[in-house]
Amino acid sequence: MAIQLYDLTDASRQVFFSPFCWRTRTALEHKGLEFESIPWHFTDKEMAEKTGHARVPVISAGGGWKNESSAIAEYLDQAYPDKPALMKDDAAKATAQFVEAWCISSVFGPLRPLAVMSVFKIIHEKYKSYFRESREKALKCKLEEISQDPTAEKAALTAALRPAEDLFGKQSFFGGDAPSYADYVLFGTLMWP
Ligand SMILES: N[C@@H](CCC(=O)N[C@@H](CS)C(=O)NCC(=O)O)C(=O)O
Repeated sequence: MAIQLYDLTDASRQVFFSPFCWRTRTALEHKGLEFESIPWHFTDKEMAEKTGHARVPVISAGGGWKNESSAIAEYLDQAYPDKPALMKDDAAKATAQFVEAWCISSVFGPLRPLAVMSVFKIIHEKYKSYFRESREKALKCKLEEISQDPTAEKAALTAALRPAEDLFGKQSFFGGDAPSYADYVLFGTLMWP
């Protein structure tokens, strides 16, 4: 049976913008596993009632449900050892952890001005007030104030991504000439906007 993946979507159910869900989606593709994407909207209760988790990604796994994108990646390697590894050794695992921490410390911030209003515009009307309230509380400003100076924000993003740009001038992937989970962590992050 295909794995089910709850994935955050927009009003049209055609656009998927969660950086963490993209990590899981590409991890499933890397492993060549059949999966069914189940579009999920912020606060929809059905998923929490069915899976016990309120945040995505969530996948069906071994008769239960798994959440947390990094834990899902580790689970997929353990559960499907005959499929291509996402993290073939401790070095690949450490690289993925480092890229994850770097995305949090240095990449999500400069992406925020590009992403938050874009997401707000495309989500279903029903969830806009939740999105506005939760994000304005977390960011301590109005959604409309998140982007103040697009030119400076673009420059900050370019600077934040420079270490990766320099590396990818020399090699194709974080681990050399083949993709691993670290690449999907950065790719997913960049899919947010
Ligand atoms: N650390 C978690 C983060 C999951 C997360 O924050 N997911 C967001 C979507 S990007 C979510 O479900 N948000 C629901 C909400 O904001 O109510 C992971 O890596 O899976």
